[in-house]
Amino acid sequence: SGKRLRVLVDMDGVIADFEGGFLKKYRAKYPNEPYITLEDRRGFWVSSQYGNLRSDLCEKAISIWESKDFFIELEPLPGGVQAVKEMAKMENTDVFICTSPIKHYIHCPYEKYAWIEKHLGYDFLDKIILTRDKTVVTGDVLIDDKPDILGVEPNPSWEHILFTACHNKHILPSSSHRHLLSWADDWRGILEGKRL
Ligand code: UMP
Repeated sequence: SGKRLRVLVDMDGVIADFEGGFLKKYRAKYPNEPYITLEDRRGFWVSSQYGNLRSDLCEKAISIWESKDFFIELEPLPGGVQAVKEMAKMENTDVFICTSPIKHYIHCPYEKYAWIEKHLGYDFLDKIILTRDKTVVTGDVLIDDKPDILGVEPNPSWEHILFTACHNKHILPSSSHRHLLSWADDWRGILEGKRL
């Protein structure tokens, strides 16, 4: 019932476990270096927090996600793949995966396509939007764990629903965003509300 809905779903930190994958591979590659537990993560940029810990750790962190097989080997986050599949089967609902690739482009864009095919299926390859500027993409909702989504469009068409992640969990529910605490939270209710 209601109007047709376009839902944009972010990948890293929403359906793919970027933070968990990062920490596991960082600790394996740099077993003698300090690290930040997921409990202690603050701020979207992993590289900034590692750089603040010790300046050389910024580039060590970056080396992890610039490596071959980093993005394809990310584990799905609990309930994310199921929720996206379910959402895509709902009437009057168009779902797109909207994700920003890193600029070290040799592995990441390819592996993001491969991850989507592996976990969501071949037909979902039609639903991928790779962009470094999500403000120019139109939609009714954008489910994303990044608190500040900025770009050239000052008034994006979507409502940003902040998906809870280790780095943003201290941000209190505020007037600037509605939140989705996890895929067990009421995403269906948010979509139905947008249809009215
Ligand atoms: N990323 C960085 N540096 C960081 C953390 C993440 O470059 O410190 C990358 C990983 C993802 C992208 O490719 O940024 C985030 O994309 P979105 O989740 O905003 O789509």
